[in-house]
Amino acid sequence: MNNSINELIKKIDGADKVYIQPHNMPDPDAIASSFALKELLAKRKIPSNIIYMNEIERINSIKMMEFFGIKMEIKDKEFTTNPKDYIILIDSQVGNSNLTSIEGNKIAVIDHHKDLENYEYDYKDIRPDIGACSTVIAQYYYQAEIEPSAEVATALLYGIMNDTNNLTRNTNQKDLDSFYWLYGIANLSKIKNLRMNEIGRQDLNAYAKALENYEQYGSIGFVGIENCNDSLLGTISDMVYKIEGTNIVVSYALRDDGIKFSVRSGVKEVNADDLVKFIIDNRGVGGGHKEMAGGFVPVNELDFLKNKQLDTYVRFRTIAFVEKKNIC
Ligand SMILES: [Mn+2]
Repeated sequence: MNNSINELIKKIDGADKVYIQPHNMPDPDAIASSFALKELLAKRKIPSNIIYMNEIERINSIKMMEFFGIKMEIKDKEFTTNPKDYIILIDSQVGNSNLTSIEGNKIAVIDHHKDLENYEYDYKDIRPDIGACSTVIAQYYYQAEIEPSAEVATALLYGIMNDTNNLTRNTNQKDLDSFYWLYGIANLSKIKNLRMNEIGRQDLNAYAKALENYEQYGSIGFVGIENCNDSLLGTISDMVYKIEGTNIVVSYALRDDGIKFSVRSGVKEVNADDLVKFIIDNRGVGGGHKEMAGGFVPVNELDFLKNKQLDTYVRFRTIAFVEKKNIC
């Protein structure tokens, strides 16, 4: 596996245009790793643009772009690139449900999700054992002996904090090493400020509803909520995951376009990625990591719910899955 900035540059050198594309609706880890890679390429005289799909909703993602002057362009469906343009996928892969494919040569991938092994990239660096994509990019700097700017270091540090849930989720030694290194360079008052802007005022009602609807069966917590955007549902899962006695969380939101799921698991035997796939049962798309995953069932696949309540269905599937593991 290639894993250095020099290897990547060898593959993209001479391109007319280089785009860096994180997953849709980028979160702090996706934003930080895109930004840090763009800055690193710029140091090697390779200009690039960060492009993404779907409006960013998370308030801390928006604040990040503001604090660090990160320039990212949102692209709509009409956006066209030249087929010859190079695209570096970051914190995502071809085939992810949360990645809109844009025309261009998908030459490289840098990710920390499970390897989907469904595409031939010229440059591939997928490390599922790493907690944050920000760590992978921090390692590129470290290996090349290039010190990141304070902005880049701060963004990467915050990316690691987010994806590892403050070094408690899927955290690898490399995450810790990068955290320690970046900590010495980063602007900690900016980190503090970001942490103080993690809940958007417009989302307070959704949080209140989530807590009101929260139900616990054994160590499984369920939250059913209406009309909630993807990133907010994930944040709600993280919130209820902290409730005493909850080891597994299944949050779901019924929306006009379908049902969105968000899963957390702190139980070794229950893989969040497998659980969300089991709940969805081939009706939509879903996946993620061992401890966190998400999924979506589109509205045209909802026929199976005709005589069933969504709440009952979700509880039934989840409990069936967990019981199979003999840990309930
Ligand atoms: Mn990530």
